[in-house]
Parts: sequence; structure tokens; C-alpha cells
Amino acid sequence: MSGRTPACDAFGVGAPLRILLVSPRGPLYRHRTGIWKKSLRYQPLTLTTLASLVPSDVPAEVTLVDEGIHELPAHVDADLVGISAITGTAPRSYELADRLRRDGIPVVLGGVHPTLVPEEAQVHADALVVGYAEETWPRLLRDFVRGEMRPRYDEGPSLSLANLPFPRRDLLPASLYTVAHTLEATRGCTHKCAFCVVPSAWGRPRQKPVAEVVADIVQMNARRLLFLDLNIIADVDYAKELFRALIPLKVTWGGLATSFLAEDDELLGLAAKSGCRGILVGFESLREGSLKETRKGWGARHGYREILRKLHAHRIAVQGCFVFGFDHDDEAVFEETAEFALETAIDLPRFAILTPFPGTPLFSKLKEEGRLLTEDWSYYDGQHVVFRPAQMTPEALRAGTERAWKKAYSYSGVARRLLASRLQLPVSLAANLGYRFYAHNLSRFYNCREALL
Ligand code: B12
Ligand code: SF4
Repeated sequence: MSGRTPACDAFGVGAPLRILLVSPRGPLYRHRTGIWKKSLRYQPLTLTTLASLVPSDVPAEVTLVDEGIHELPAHVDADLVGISAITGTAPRSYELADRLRRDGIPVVLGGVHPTLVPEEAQVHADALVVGYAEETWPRLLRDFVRGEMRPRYDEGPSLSLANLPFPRRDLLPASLYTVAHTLEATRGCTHKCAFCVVPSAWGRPRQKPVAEVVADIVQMNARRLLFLDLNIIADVDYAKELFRALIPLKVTWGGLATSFLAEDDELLGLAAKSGCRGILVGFESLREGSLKETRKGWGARHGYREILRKLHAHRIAVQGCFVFGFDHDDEAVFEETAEFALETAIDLPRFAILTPFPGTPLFSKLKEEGRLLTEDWSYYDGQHVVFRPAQMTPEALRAGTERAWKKAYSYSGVARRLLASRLQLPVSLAANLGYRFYAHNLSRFYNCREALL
């Protein structure tokens, strides 16, 4: 338990508990809002969800700071601070936590990184929340006001996503995000890709009751939605039920799904009919060997060209994500992949450098093989090379990734892709111009000179 007496001395008695929830910035946001003046971001749900979970029997004033859009005040005035850490933001999270604790403010750490490496995070926190916090965060707060906060709270085996309050989206300024109507219907994933944190941190899929998802959309009065689900079609029957329920709402939406979306005609038809206008698909690689190596061999069963053709035929724009640096990748992979993105008219291609997030099978493998170049987590952001690739130098991997970005986002590349796809043209053009700027400023904004290479 922390040494500080809470301002709210018992349930409902005394001043409300002042809770500050922070999502620290990562390397991408070293430069305030990143590379764009106004943040080209959707509103994350982490802090707004945690705010909604503060139980009514713990009177509290909750303040949210998303460092992607806000500055954290130099002087923090709070009774309890909760910090959410992903791997890339872990060093900043620990630095903040250590500073606040030195000032006598108790700190709770949670999120995917503390869930993956709890022993590391524990030393920076008065309390650690491991896993999803729907049950544990309210319990922690009740313990805190009684002066009985424990050092660690773990997600229980029977966590349900039913009957939860809607996220407190009102606590973040909608105008600073390009999409403020974000939501989740599901969590987790059925697959076990070797580089992905989802199987290690959260495992099996679970769903919110469809009626509750619909109720959230109705109360938001939203027309344009973004689902932040890790894989919205992880449970196909649930996805079909959800898409059917969205049809009468006449919304448009985007989300994340595997390429399996285009392999089930009924599912794809329902997605399109329910208003799906854009989908992020992790294609990862065009090379079968790389897909197999990363336990995603199922990804290309029917060929990515056909998958892209079907998605486009249903008027669904595709944000196609590729990863470079697998053991089967040689230096030809960059040109080959960028050319594929142009030929197949991927609306918004993205290229990341393979990142062995701690807690994943990929991390264990590379560590065992002595191939990790650093365990400074601030470089674990998908754009820095943090391991020794099998078939090229680290510098070749960094430079090749940058070349792929530049090829896909050259003016002729943008024109070639968009003229062939012609989907969501105004939005797609704006996003492409944003990414074009990003592609041509990668080294500047990622501070590559102070990086590893
Ligand atoms: C919004 C988002 C972002 C935002 C904000 C990130 C941030 N700082 O949180 C932006 C766009 C900046 C971003 C960037 C990136 N992201 Co991102 N992002 C997401 C996304 C889609 C949604 C997060 C969300 O709102 N979830 C819903 C909430 C309710 O769930 P949650 O955050 O897990 O929170 C729950 C628990 O974890 C817990 N909890 C979380 N924090 C705390 C704190 C406290 C105090 C407590 C008590 C509990 C608690 O309680 C919540 C309720 O149960 C997730 C995927 C996902 N669906 O989670 C990926 C995800 C977090 N991102 C990921 C990745 C890989 C990236 C990038 C590297 C991608 C890239 N190549 O650009 C970059 C990294 C940037 C960096 N600085 O390093 C990975 C994380 C991997 C890791 N080990 O860090 C995820 C999990 C996606 C994935 N498929 O693997 N991302
Ligand atoms: S399909 Fe996507 S979310 Fe699921 S384990 Fe693989 S990379 Fe992770």
C-alpha cells in the first residue's frame, strides 16, 4: 500500500478522490502531436474505459491526459495516478511513475506492457493491474479508499464484457481526434501469430452483447464509427450477428480483421451491407516462408490478390499492413512488396519493421539466438530495427523499409493506387497525402540519428 492517505476517507465521505489517468507519449509523439499539426488520430478507448469503470460508491473527479494530444502539467495534483503503458511507451511511463511516486503520489500501472512483463513494471508502481481491468480496477479503487490497496491485481478467469458502462468519451476533446466515435465489440483473437502480443497478453476472444454495442452507437448518435477490436471477425458467428444488427443503423464503419473476411462470402456481404467502408488487414508478408515462420500460414490460403479484389468489389477500402525482417526476407522483399501494393491498388499500404515485443514467442526466439540489439523498449515501435535480421544488415532493413514507404507514396504511386481503387476518394486522398508526408519524413520524425543505427 502507498504511504498516502486518500482524500476520500470512506465511501462517499469527504472530498472526491482526484484520479488522473495518463496515456504517455511514445517515440512517434516525441514531437508533440507527432508529424501532423492536428493529430491524425482516432480516439483511443483505454482512458475513457477506465474512467467509466470508476464505481459510483467511490466519488471521484477523473482527469484524462492523452499525451498524444495534451501536455501533462508540470505539477500534478492528484490523489491517485493511473498510467497505461504499451511497450514503446513503457520507459516514459516508468519515468513518470518514478517521478510522481517521489512526490508522494501513488501510481497504478496497467496496460499491455505491464501485462506482458509484470515483474519489470512492478518496481515502478504502488499497484499493478495485469490483464483487462473491468473487474480489478473498481476493486482496486475501493481498496484504495479503505487504505488497503494491494501491490498487484490480476484479471480473473471469468471476465465478462456484458453490462459495462459506456466509455466516458466526454472526458477527451473530440475535436482533437479525426475519429472520435471509436468503440469495441470484441477483445482477443483466435490466432497465435508469433510476433503478436494478443495471444500472450489476452488470449481467447470474448464479446460484448450485440444489443449493448448497438445501444452505445445509438447513444453516441454516431454515423461514422471505428471499431478498435483486434480482429472483429475472430468469432465469425458473432461477427455476422453484429453486422446484421448494424444494417438498420445506417452507419459507416472501419475496423481490423484478418483476410478471412474475404474468404466467407456471407460474412463479406454482411460486412459491406452493414456499412463497412474500410478495413485494416495485416497481410504481413507475400512470402509463404515468412508467413509460416510467424504461424500465419493460413493468411494467404486463397491468395492476397483475390482477397483484395473481393474487398474492393464490395467497395471496402483496404489499409494493408506488411512487416519486413522475417528470417525468410532478403533484400528483394521491399521492392517486391511495394510493387504489389501498387499493382493491387491497396488504398493505404503500411510497412512496419518486425518488432519482437517482450512476452511473445518471437522475443524468446531472438533472445535465445542472441540476436536482440537492445532491450530499450522506446525503440519497440515498429519503425526501429531492434534485432539482427537473418539475411541482411540492420541498416539494410531500416533503409529498405523507408524505400518501400517512399515508393508506395510517391505522387505517381498514390495516383496509380487511388485511380485503380477509386474508393472513399476524398478520405483516401487526405490519408494518402498524410502518409506521403510521413513516408518522406521517417528519419526526421523517428529521430533515427539518436537511434541504434
Ligand atoms: C489506440 C491504439 C494506439 C494509439 C494509442 C496507443 C497508446 N498509447 O495506448 C496509437 C495510434 C498511438 C498507437 C500506436 C501504436 N500501436 Co497501438 N493500439 C491501439 C489500439 C488499436 C486500441 C487501444 C485501445 O483503446 N484499446 C481498448 C482498451 C479498452 O483496451 P486496453 O488499452 O488494453 O485497456 C484495458 C487493459 O489493458 C487495462 N489497462 C490499460 N491501461 C491501463 C492503465 C491502468 C492504470 C489500469 C488500471 C488498467 C489499464 O484496462 C483496460 C480495460 O480492461 C490497440 C489494440 C487494442 N484493441 O487494444 C493497439 C495496440 C495497443 N498497439 C500496438 C502497437 C504494436 C502499436 C504500434 C507499435 C503500431 C505501429 N507500428 O505504429 C504503435 C506504437 C507507438 C509507440 N509509441 O510505441 C499493440 C501493442 C503492442 C505492445 N506490446 O506495445 C496493440 C495491442 C495492437 C496489437 N495488435 O498488438 N496505438
Ligand atoms: S490474427 Fe492479428 S490479432 Fe490475431 S494473433 Fe495474428 S496478428 Fe494477432
